[in-house]
Amino acid sequence: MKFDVLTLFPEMFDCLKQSVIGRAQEKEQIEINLVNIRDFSKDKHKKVDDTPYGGGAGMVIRSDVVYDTYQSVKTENAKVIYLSPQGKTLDQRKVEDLAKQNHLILLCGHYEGIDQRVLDKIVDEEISIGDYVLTGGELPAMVLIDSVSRYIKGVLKEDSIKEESFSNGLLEYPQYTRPEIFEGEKVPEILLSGHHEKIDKWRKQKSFEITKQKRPDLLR
Ligand code: 4GX
Repeated sequence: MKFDVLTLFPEMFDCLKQSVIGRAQEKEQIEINLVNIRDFSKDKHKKVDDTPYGGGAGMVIRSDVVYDTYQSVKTENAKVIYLSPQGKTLDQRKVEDLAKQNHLILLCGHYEGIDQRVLDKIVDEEISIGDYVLTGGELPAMVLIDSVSRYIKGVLKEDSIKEESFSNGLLEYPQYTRPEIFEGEKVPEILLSGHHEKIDKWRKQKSFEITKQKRPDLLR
């Protein structure tokens, strides 16, 4: 999977060098290419935005600069995603769906919006990560990259995906490790029994109970 990220703040993406996503890049299972929109300004001061037509507060990113940035990375089969609170909310089903693509172009606005004309021309899909307002599309782009990359072959251990939250529509069962007694609390006896069938059954029951208690909306 290749991700091209169009942003005014490429350094914000440094955290993707860590942990699972960092290793996935080293192993070339995913590629994250950061493209600075400012590099496509034709202005001697590297200006990328201007005041909105019709007046009002803030600045708007120019359509021509964003279009040139897009032209530098687009391919035949690329899907362009604009991160914005106006998009459809990202969920695990959408994440799995996006993981089937092989080239995603993520467009991040910051502070201000982007001229509507270039959005109309290049954006295939508008996605939100939730109903709250952020200062830019960079964190949402990172959330999307992280959640989608987990579904790319080799990024996670084979089993981890099958056992986790949402893969069966339920939340995860509780986990325990040593010590066997912590502050007087024993590990549930069944987990020490070695009886794998009974353990599976217990975990499924726990998953169901926890989902019913914490997120009953997921059962409907
Ligand atoms: N899920 N934001 C986009 C730029 C912007 C400003 C004005 C349109 C109009 C967000 C979210 C989010 C903040 C990213 C505003 N776009 N993105 N940014 N929640 O809050 O995706």
